[in-house]
Parts: sequence; structure tokens; C-alpha cells
Amino acid sequence: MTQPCLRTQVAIIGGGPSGLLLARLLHFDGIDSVIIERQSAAHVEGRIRAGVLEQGSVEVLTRAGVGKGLAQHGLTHGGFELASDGCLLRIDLERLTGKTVTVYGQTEVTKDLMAAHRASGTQMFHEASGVALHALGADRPSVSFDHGGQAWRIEADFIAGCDGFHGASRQAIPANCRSEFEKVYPFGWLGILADVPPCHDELIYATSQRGFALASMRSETRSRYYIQCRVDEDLDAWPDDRLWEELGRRLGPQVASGITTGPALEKSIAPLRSYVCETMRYGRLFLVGDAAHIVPPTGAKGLNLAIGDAHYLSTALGAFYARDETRGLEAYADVALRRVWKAERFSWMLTGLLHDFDDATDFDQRIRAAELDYIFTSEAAQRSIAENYIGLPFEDVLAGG
Ligand code: RFL
Ligand code: PHB
Repeated sequence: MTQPCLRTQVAIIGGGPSGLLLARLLHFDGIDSVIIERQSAAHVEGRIRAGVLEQGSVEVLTRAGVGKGLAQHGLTHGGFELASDGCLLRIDLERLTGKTVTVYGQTEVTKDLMAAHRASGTQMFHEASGVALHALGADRPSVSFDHGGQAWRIEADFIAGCDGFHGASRQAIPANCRSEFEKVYPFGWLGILADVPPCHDELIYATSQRGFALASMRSETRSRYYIQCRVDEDLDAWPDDRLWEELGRRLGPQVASGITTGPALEKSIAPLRSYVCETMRYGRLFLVGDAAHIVPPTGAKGLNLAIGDAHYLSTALGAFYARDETRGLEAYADVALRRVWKAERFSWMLTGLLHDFDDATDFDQRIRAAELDYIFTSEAAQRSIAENYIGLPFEDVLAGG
């Protein structure tokens, strides 16, 4: 039996938000791509993750032709609350920066992108296994995988590694050509999704003696809450009643009085990690999104960084195919990493500020209290948080690194 072999301009490994978005942006520049995804389409479309989009991300998604659902159902937020032991401070994003964020679930972003790809006929291989990358340093790299009981091979000009933290792409870069920077936090987030109205019209990030809590939402009738928990926490030890009670305690009495409880549609625990792989390029392989970097979810940056990478890479590839210009491709890793590291810093800072660390000394606790006090009383400190939360500006990748 002969092995089916396809040819495309960009082979995209991973059909999560970064892969799907990159393929859409390339499509609008007339660049052909094929998506190879390990999971089923239903699995990809059902995943519950991020909830907050920066204005820059909304603009990129709109450019990718998936702005309609966002415009119709996205909730525009001009601020969010910080709560410290029950005292509330509003970070007024709009007044401090002139910008807003949009609350719209990653599940919806993914569904919108999948619908657009189905309509435009993008070739997508779901449930592909054994994905392997070949000849990354040569002019014609390729990807091999098994699909539908057959061994496939796709030859491409470029490969985009959009396959998340546990994917195959990053591992295909020889260990002596990449440096990894990592911080693993000694706690996770226990998340609950429920069809109840949110307790407040904006997000509330709360720090308390009992640990961190976040009140978020997906719509006016669907709430998403998180609490800091042990990484090895047993989900069975958290029946809905206990979780609602704990949320109320951490968010403080004023917020708790507005909480509507209800049965959990979903409950899960996510570990928290900061991670960066340098470099994000090896030969004709470019890493995009979680394949290259992870942030703890405290700053709502993960999906936004993935969208930023897809924007930079599609711009660089567009210039290559339109004008034979390689400057953007050469600058991609440095330009993307500069933005990534700033988001890493912000997410790490907010995580340290708002979570309870078992090994914190009395000194650490006093410093944390002083930092919170500073933020609660200084507009300059609030502006710095606001500026990072709404998303730092994109550089021009074509101007060079
Ligand atoms: P993904 O979403 O992990 O998608 C990668 C895709 O690649 C596939 N794959 C493979 N395919 C082929 N071959 C292989 N060998 C493969 N290995 C993996 C996977 O099946 C998958 O479909 O990465 P991508 O596309 O880079 O997107 C990144 C985002 O998903 C991620 O950064 C965010 O979800 C992070 N995040 C948040 N980001 C925000 O910007 N705002 C938020 O509010 C926010 N909240 C969150 C979050 C992540 C969370 N968890 C669960 C980690 C809240 C949580 C709780
Ligand atoms: C969410 O709604 O899932 C969410 C919102 C803000 C974050 C993290 C997660 O910082």
C-alpha cells in the first residue's frame, strides 16, 4: 500500500485556538494550510478554558472572520475588582487605559473558528496519532501521522507547532538548541461552571486568609468560579455545597450575598505553571501558543498570547509569500518572546500577590500585604495593572527583531 502524501504551504500541528486561528489568518492571505489534530473535533469544541479576551485579540479574531459571535455575545468589561479580605477595589480599565476587555469563552472562540473552517473547506485531520516532524532544517520539512488506519505524510514549506504544552513540536527541536525556563506553583485552581447568573457584573479576583478565589462568567446566565486548591486535591472531596460555601468565604460577605448557587455543569483542577521555551523557531518549524509558553491563569494571558503569536506568524508568512521577504520570519521568535516575557512577568506577579503560599515567611507575608496596600492606594500601581491586563501593544514583526 502506498502512503498518501499531501503537499501544502503550511502544515499546522494542533487544532486548538492557535492552530485554528493561524489557518484562518493564512487563508485570508491566500496561503494554503492543513491542520493535524490529535483529538476529535467534538473534544476540541467541548474544552472549557479561558474567558477573557484583550481588545487586540478581539481585533485579530475579527480580522480572521470570526468576529460575529464575539460582537453579539461577548460581554464588554471596562474594569474588574480586586478583593482583599472582603475589601473591594475596582481597577477601572477604561479610565486608566482607554481600553476594555471582552468576556467570551475559549469554547465559543474554538467553535466559531471550527465553523469558519468547515465553511471554507480547510483540510483538517482529527484523531491523528503518532505525529512526527521531519527535515526541519531542510527546504521541504514534513509531518507524518496515522489517520483512519493509514500512515500519512504531509510535505510543506513551513511547519507551525500549535500543539500545546504536551505536543510533539517543541520536542522536535534538539535539546541543545532550546533553553527552558520554568516555575511550578505549589497549588492549582479548582474550577466550577454553573448555569446561574454571575454574582457581579465584572470579574472579582480575591485574596483571603483562606486562599485565592475568582468570580468569572461566560454570559449573563452562566458563571465560572475558581478557588486555589492543593495540586493533589481530590475532586470528590468538593461536592457542590462545599465549593459554594468556600467561594463565599473567600470572596467576602459583600460578594457572597450576591452569589446564586446551582449544580456544577463541570468541575476540574488545573495545575499552575510558568514556562517559556527559547527559541520559538528551529529551521522551518515555528512554535505558537502553549507549545512554547505557559502562564498561570491569574492574568488571563494564555489564550491572548496564543492569539498574538498567530498574528505575528501569519504576518511574517504573508510577507514571505507576497514579497519573498524573510525579515518577519527571522524576527518572529524575538518579537513574540518579548511580549511573552512581559505577560509571564505580569501573570507571575499577580499569582504571587493573590495566592496563599504554604512556605511564605512572616517577611513574605508583610511584603505581600504592603504591595496590596500600595495597589489599593496608588493610581500609578492600578494603572500598571490595568495596562498589562488589557494587553501590551503588538510590535511590527516586519520591522525586524
Ligand atoms: P491548546 O489549547 O492546548 O491546543 C493545542 C492543540 O494541540 C493538540 N495536540 C496535538 N495535535 C496533534 N499531535 C499532537 N502530538 C498533539 N498534542 C496536542 C491538542 O489536542 C490541542 O487541541 O493550545 P493553544 O492552541 O496554543 O491555545 C492556548 C490556550 O488554550 C491556553 O493558553 C488558555 O486556555 C489558557 N487560559 C487562559 N488564557 C487566557 O488568555 N485567558 C483566560 O482567561 C485563561 N483562563 C486558561 C484559563 C487555561 C486554563 N487551564 C485549564 C489550563 C483558565 C484555565 C483553567
Ligand atoms: C475564566 O473565566 O475562565 C477566567 C477568567 C479570568 C482569568 C482566568 C480564567 O484570569
